Amino acid sequence: MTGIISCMLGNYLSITGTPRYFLPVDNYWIRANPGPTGTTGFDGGINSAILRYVNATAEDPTTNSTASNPLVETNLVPLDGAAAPGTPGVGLADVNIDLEFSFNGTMFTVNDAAWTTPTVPVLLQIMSGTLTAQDLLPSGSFYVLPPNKVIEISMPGGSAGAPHPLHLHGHTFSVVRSAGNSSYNYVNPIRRDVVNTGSDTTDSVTIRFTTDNAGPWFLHCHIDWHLDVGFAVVMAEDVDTVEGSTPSSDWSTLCPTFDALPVQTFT
Ligand SMILES: [Cu+2]
Repeated sequence: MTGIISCMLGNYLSITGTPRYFLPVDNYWIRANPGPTGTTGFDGGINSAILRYVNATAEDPTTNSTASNPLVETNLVPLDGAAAPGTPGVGLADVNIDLEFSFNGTMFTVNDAAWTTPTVPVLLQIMSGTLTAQDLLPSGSFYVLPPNKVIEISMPGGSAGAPHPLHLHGHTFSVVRSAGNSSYNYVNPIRRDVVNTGSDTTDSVTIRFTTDNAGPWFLHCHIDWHLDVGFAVVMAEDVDTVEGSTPSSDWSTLCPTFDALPVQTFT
C-alpha cells in the first residue's frame, strides 16, 4: 500500500489486521513532510519512521512513495455504513452551532472567547450545581447541550494558523462535510474524533453527533500550542445528569494519587 495521509497532529488512521489492509511481512517507510513550516524532505532519515512487521529483517525499507494515492476523507465510509444522525440537511439538527475561529496575535479565540484553564475543574463546577453557559468558567467557552438530541457543528476553514485538527472528547462524530469539499454526505459519512477544518476560507467543515454521553466534553485544536493559547471550548452535555451523578469511591482517591506523583521534568 502506498498512500498519502494529510499529516496533522491527531489526524490518524488506524490500520487493523483485516484482509483489506493486508501487507506482506516487510519493512515500510512511514514518511511525512511538516507543513506549513519546518524542514521538508527525507534525507538522512528526517521526517521518517519505519513500520517493521514481526519477522521482517532488521533493515531499512526500500519502498518508494509514488505520491499518487492521497487519502481523501470523503472516500472513507464507516464500517457499519451508518448514516449521520438526525434529519439530513444543513442546519436541520436539533441544535446547530456555528463556530468562528480567530487569532488576535496572542490568543486564539472560538466565538470571541479564549480558553483558559479554570481554577475549579469543569466537572466539579457542574457537579456543584453550576449548570448554565453563562455561569460556567471560563466565560464564553461553554455550549450546554440537551440529552438525546442531534448536534451539528459547523467550523470555518482558512482562519489564522489553519488548517486546524479539531478533536472532540466523549464522542465520535459524523463528518457530513469535509475540508476541501463543498458537498454534504448524510448517508454514510466517515466517523472520526478528529477532523481537519481546512485551509480554504470557503471550507465549512460540519460534524454531527448525538448527545448520548453525559459529561463536559472538550472540543479543541490538537496542535498543542494552539490549545495552550486558547483554542478550545466545552460541550457541556446533559448537565443535569452530570450534577446528579454519584461518583464511585475510586473517585476520591484520584486527586491524592495524582498529587502524590513525583514532579516530572522534561529535558
Ligand atoms: Cu490549531
